[in-house]
Amino acid sequence: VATVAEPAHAATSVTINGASGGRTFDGVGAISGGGGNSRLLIDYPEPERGQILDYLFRPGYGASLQILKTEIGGDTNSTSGAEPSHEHTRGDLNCNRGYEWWLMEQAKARNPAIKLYGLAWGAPGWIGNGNFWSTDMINYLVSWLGCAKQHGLTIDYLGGWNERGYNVSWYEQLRSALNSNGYGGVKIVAADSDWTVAGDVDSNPAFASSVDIIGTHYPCGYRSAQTTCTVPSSATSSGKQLWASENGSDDYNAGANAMARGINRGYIDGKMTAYLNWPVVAAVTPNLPYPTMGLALTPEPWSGSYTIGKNAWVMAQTSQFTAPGWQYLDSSSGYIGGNRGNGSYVSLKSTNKSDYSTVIETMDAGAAQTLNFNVTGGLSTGTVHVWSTNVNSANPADYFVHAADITPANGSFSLTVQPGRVYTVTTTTGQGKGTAAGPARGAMSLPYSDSFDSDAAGTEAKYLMDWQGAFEVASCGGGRTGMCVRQMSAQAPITWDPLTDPHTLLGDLSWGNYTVSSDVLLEKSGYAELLGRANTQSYSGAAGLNAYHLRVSDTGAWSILSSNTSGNVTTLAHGTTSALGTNRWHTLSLAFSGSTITASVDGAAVGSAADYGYAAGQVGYATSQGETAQFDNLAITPGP
Ligand code: 147
Repeated sequence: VATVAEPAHAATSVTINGASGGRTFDGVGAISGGGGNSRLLIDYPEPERGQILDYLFRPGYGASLQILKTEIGGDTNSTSGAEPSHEHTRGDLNCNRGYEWWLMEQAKARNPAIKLYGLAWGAPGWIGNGNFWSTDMINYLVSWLGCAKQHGLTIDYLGGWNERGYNVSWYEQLRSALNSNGYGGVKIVAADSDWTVAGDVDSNPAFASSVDIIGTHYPCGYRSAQTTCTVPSSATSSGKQLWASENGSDDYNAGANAMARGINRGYIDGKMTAYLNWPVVAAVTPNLPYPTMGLALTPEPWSGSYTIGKNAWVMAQTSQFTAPGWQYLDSSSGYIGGNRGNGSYVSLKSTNKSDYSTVIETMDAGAAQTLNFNVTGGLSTGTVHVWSTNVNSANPADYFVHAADITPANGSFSLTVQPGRVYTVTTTTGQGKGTAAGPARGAMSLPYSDSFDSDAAGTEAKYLMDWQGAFEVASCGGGRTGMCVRQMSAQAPITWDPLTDPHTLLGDLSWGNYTVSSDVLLEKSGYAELLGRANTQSYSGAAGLNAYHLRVSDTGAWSILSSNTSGNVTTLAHGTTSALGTNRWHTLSLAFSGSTITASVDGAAVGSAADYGYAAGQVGYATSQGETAQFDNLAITPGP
C-alpha cells in the first residue's frame, strides 16, 4: 500500500465570535419572472411537479429558497416570454391569471416562512396612457396586492420597474398608497436597476422614508464576468438594507461558481444581505432565450423529465443553514488569510444567539488550506456538522454531501478545505438532500390536439408559451359554446423588451412534416396567424422568430410568410380569399412536407410555397397588435 504524504497546508485562524457586529441577513432566493421562464413548470405531471417544487422550496430538501420574487405580469415580453396581467384592460381585474399565484402558493405551502417579492417588467398599454410612472400603475400594484390577499398570500417586498431606473415622486406616492390601503407592512425596494438610486436615497429624506431596501442588479458583475462586488459610499451611508436583488443569469450547473462567490462576497465586499438568482427554473423550450438558466432544468412537461442543477446545491449551502433575521458576524467573515484568491467565508448567528453557521467558498483557491476555528462570544461550542459541495465535479453525488461531525475541543476545531468547493460548518441540524428523480427525456409526440374546453377561464392553455401579448383561456365568442384561447392584450403594452406582434408557441423543435390547423375568429379588423416550424426566437434587436406564418386578415387577404430572428419577413405566397369578416369562425391550416408549404382556409387550399429554410419546429398563434382574436380546436397531425 503506497503512502501519500499529506501536503503541508497553509493554515488560517478564524474566530467565530458571537459578539461581533453585523447586518441582519434577509435571505437567498430566486426570481420567477422577467420573464416566462417558469412557464412549463405548472404543466408538469405529478409526481414530478411536486418533486421539483420540493427541490425548490421544501426546507431541508433542496435549494430551500428563503425569498421568492415573482413578476407582476404585463402582457409583454420580459426576456424568455410574456407573463399575463391581472388587468389586461382597465377594470378587467382577474386574480387567477397565469402561474405566479400558483407558484407562490406552492412555495408557501412548503415553507410558510418564505418571503415574497413582486416586481413589474412591463405593463398593459392602458396604464397611464403608456406611462409607467403613473397613478394608474400605483393603483395597478395595489390591485395586485389585493389579489395576493385573496390568495392568502402576504407580500413582503414590492419593487418599481425592473431595470428602468426610478421616479422619486412616484416611489413616494407608492409608499403613501400602500400605507392608506392597508399595506403599511410591505417593504419597498428601489430601484431594481443600478446603484444610481442610492445617491438620492442618501440625500433626500422624503425619498428615503419611502424606500426600505436598495436593490441593485448584478452588483458583482454580470454572469461569470465577476470582479469585486462594489457599492457606492452613498448606499452604505444611507443606512438601508442593500440587496443583490437580481444576480445569476447563468446555466443551472455552470453558474454555481459565480453563485458561490456572489453570495459570500456580496456581503464581504458590499454588505449586501440578499442574493436573488435569475431565474428560478428553466421551464422553457430550448429555442427561447436563456433556456438553461436557473436552479433546475424543467423544459419537458410532456416527458416529466427534470434535472436539479448544481446551482440549487450551492444555494442550499447557505439557505439550509440560516434564516432571514439571522445576523452576520462581520469580524468572522472575510477572505481566507485576507487574500481573495484563497476564497472567502461568512459567519452568521441564529436569532437564538447560540447557533451559528459559517459558509466557506474556495472557488479560486489553488490548493488545500487548513482553517483553525475558535468559537467564542456566547455561541455554542457543541458538535459541528459539515456539509460540502464540490463545484468542480460534474457528479451530483458530490453536491451537498454530509461529512463527519466534528467535536470542538475548548471551542476549537480544524477543517481542511479543498479548492473549488463550498463548505458549511454549523451547529444547526435538519439539513437534507432530496432523493426523488424524474424519468428520461423524451420528445412530445404527435398527433396532438386541444379543444381548450377542459381549461378554466383565465388560465394559459397547456404547453402554450406566450412570447408577446396574453393568450388566455376564455369563453368562446361568435355563438360558439365551450372554451377558446383569446389574445387579451387590446393595445400595445408598456414594453420591457422589443415590441413584436402578440404570439405564442407550443411544442417540440423536432417536428418536421406536419399539418397544424385551428379555428380562428377575429374580433376586430386585423389579422390572425398560424405559425409552423418555429424555432429560434431572438430577444434583442427586432426580437424576430425563425418561422413560417399563415396570415389571414378580416378582408380575406392571406399570405404565407417566412420570418427570421433579425426581424425580416419575406412573403412566399399571397392572395385573397372570401372575406373572413369579424366575429365569425373560420378554420386555418398550414401543412409542411419537405419544402412544400400549403395553406388552407375553411378546408380549401388557397395557396402554397416552396421553401426549406426551416425544416422543423413548433406551432404557434399570432395576431396583429391589439387584435383580440380567438382560437379553438388546435390540431397537429404528422404528415401533410
Ligand atoms: C436582466 C433582466 O432583469 C432579466 O429579466 C433577464 O433578462 C436577465 C438575463 O440575463 O437580465 O437584465 C440584465 C441584462 C443585462 C445585464 C444585466 C441585467 N448586463 O449586461 O449587465
